[in-house]
Amino acid sequence: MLIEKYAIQEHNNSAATAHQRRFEQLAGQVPQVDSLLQKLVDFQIAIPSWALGTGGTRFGRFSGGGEPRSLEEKIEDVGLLHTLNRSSDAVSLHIPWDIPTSAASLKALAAQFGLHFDAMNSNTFQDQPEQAHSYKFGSLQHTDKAVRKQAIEHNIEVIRYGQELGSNVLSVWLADGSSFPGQLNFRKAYQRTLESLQEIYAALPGDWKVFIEYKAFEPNFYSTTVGDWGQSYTLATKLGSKAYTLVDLGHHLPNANIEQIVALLLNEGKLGGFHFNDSKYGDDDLTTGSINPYQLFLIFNELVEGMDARGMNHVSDLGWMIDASHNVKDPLEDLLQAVEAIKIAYAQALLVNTKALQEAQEQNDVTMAQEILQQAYRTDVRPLVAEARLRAGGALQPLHLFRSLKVRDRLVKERGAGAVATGL
Ligand code: PSV
Ligand code: MN
Ligand code: MN
Repeated sequence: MLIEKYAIQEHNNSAATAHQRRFEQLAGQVPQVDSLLQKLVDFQIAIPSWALGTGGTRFGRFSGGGEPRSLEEKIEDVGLLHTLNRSSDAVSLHIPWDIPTSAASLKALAAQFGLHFDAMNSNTFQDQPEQAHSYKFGSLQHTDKAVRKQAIEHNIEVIRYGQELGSNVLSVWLADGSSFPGQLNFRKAYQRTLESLQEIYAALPGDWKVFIEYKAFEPNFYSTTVGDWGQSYTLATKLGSKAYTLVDLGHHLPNANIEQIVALLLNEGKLGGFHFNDSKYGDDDLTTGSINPYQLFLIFNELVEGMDARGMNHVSDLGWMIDASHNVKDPLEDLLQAVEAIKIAYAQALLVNTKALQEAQEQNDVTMAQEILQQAYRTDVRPLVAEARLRAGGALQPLHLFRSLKVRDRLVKERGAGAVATGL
């Protein structure tokens, strides 16, 4: 299904007067508003292929229908999002859920929508039917060399698919760990994981990066071998300059100070990128910004300050991606909300008066430091985000347009009420 340019134009025309009023009111108070808007236009967030269908829990799955039935339809869905918001110009694939039958034609299809391929994700947390060895007791950490070899080869195969698609990042998330005390020799598990990663690293093309994603718990509930940023950081450091830590916002123990972790990794040159989502308890994978938007803003505040201090490019020097999945919302509507929340947090962080904040910090003026941060956070930046979208050729209100065009109904008609996405 395609959204025609004129539909966006008509929608924008009908919303123009109200938008203009709100935008002008705010623009007058924003220093260098055009350069801020350009940053918002340029900032893109990749969509994971597995977020396009209704997620499930181990208790059930409730599909809304019209979900993508093939990899091609997943690309079309990301294309729909990008047409509406001009902010999601890449898709992230998970192998073997998303094996392309022809990389060249998939690339061509993606290009039609202005999309490219972001990080490639390997999967050694599930057994596949044709696979010789089981990952029940881990993959890269496994006691049996043959299992480790199988997992290493899978990762190298994922790199190959990525090369054909024009990606340049491999994301490795391991479910490896243990469920009971005594099950695992922690030292040996870490060492084996490192050696396996070194073999994968050796196969990494010169212009590629590898991201090591950590996660505190689940599916193992006693220990996770790459369980926190420290474990990921030591692995990434030992691997070399192409290896980085990936921060998934849901992968921390409750109340972790994620913004401080982000600042430190950035300072050490080892922050690779993000999996955005939100959570109240653990790896809930809820819509980004739906539970704790202040934390999201604080993370972006560290990012903007740290990246500017290090002369980094906001768009291309880190990987920006959503990683979410849940049971009750339309996945496409949900992704529109997530991208909007990320752009709002980014815009608020760009509004922070960094110079004044640093002065307050140097003088230990705690009250003023808080005032400066909250001044930016409490600004309703939605007209700025909408204006950036308008300038990029997107819709002023993507979610409203999605509903008024009855996109989901049309997808259900096209693909069927029982169409359920492949993947998790
Ligand atoms: C694991 O919880 C994770 O966050 C990793 O990024 C996986 O690749 C993804 O979820 C798969 O659902
Ligand atoms: Mn993740
Ligand atoms: Mn996760």
